[in-house]
Amino acid sequence: MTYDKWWQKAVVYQIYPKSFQDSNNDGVGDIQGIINRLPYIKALGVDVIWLNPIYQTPDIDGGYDISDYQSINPQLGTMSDFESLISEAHHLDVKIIMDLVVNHTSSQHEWFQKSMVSKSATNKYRDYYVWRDPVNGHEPNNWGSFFSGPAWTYDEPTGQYYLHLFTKEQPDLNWDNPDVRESIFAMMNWWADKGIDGFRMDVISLISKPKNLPDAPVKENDTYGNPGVVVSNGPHVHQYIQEMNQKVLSKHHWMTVGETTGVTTDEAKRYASLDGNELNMLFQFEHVGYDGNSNAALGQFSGYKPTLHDIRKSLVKWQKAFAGSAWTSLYWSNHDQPRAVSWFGNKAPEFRDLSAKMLAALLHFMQGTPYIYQGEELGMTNNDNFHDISQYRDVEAINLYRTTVLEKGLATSNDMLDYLRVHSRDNARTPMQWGNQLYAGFSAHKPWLEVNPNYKTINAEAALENQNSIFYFYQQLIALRHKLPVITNGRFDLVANNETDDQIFAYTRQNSDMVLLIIANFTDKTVNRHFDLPKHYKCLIQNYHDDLLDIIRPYEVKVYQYAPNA
Ligand code: ISL
Repeated sequence: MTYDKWWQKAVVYQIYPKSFQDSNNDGVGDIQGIINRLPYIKALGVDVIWLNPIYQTPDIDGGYDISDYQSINPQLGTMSDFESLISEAHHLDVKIIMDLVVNHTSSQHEWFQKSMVSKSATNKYRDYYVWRDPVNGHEPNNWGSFFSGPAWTYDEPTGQYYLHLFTKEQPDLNWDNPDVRESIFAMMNWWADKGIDGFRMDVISLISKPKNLPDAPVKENDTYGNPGVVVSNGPHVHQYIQEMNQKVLSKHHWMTVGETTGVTTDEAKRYASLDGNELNMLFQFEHVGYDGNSNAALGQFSGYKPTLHDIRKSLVKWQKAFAGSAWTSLYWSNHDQPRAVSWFGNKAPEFRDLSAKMLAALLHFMQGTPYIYQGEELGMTNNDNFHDISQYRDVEAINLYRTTVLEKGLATSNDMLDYLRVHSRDNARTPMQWGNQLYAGFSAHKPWLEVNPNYKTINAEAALENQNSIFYFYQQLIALRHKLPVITNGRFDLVANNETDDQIFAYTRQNSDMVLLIIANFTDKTVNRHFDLPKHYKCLIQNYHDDLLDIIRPYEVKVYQYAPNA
């Protein structure tokens, strides 16, 4: 098996443009802000930037409601700014991938506006979306939207419902219509001509709806069925992605990553097979999905933190399942998830730095393409200062609060706020912390979403001045990936008997030249463990200043390198 694709050796940095850097002081990050910060990104050493959506949008869902796929959101800049970003990034040898959001459009998109006009067969845009007659005066089936309420909205003038798995402003496209697919493929090729380097594909596993749209299982306390299980990996999803591959992807030296909710390992291997007839890699959600008994619909946060057993079981399962046949993405966080150090690590002042580095090393030595979500390289945390619903901007959080607390009275306001402080997507979307000045150097204007008050100590300026910072630790990890082929092509094995260890996660990577042994303490306690090391070995990287060998301190991580059969 050869591992010679550029994206197999790459590290990706994810930018949420509204929250990265504001260059014109209107409180919203923008494309020029990203250009200004390219030297910082280059200094980290990453190969690729993934931009969350920057297209024209009413911005109901953080830009995931696109009203024109071929123009730029004026709040973020102009097409000429975007062209400069591409050329300046390429000049620094950094590639740019964009978000492709084609399960749905905005309801303001021209296609949907035309679709609404009439249900007549002569309106070719009607069939671009999923319209259905009422059934017994009600919605066509029991599906709920992922963002609360029904997944169907009734259109009075034409007497039909349209489907929206997300907000009612995000109608689902009908991928069974060949004209829809051709329009999307043409748009993708148009972006190729702009010089982009690939796409991250939003909820691509949901594009093929099951025939007859059957009802979905209803969870306790829910009014509606959860369409996730019914819609994921629908009947024609692989056919449509293969068609996209033939008509678009195979023509470019791109990197593609599918966001595939609800995939099993077997299904996932079809999307991201090394054969290359669909996508290059995918995001699966198993390891970020452990939230114990929490129930959003009741505003209940269980207090459950994923255990080492949960995390190891999942990560090992995916490493093993994909070995030699498919390629995956490695990530702890993104714009939809809590901050990595708050959720998986320990944000207490004495452990934040150590646990952030431990998590980084644990992930970055695995096989796959690692993603760093903006601010993760600084150890940014959830915002503990969110204490009122008016502080939130995310439609998911606001809708959940409205339906659960205000409309149904299922949860108290305090319970829901406790829940959101842990789980809300706004935790990841607070402005990037560049310095200790007002608004953290993100903007001179009050930002669209509050800055986390810990910016005075947790910020990029402080990190760049401290040789032992999390930033430089990530820089080393990235440089090691570029230098050592074993990180890309080595075989992954858990250390013998490690699967039952409550405190330590230890695995090896090995090829014919080298072995790496990664040892990570997942707890705030010192642990004694003996690992057999050959006579000649070196410690490649660690998050303490010295090595006490069989004594592994709180959140300690260390990586040994030695020769095979030594
Ligand atoms: O449960 C889900 C689907 O089974 C959702 O969690 C879904 O996986 C997730 O919301 C998908 O997120 C992506 O698409 C959304 C957007 O709001 C997110 O920001 C994006 O990452 C709709 O476009």
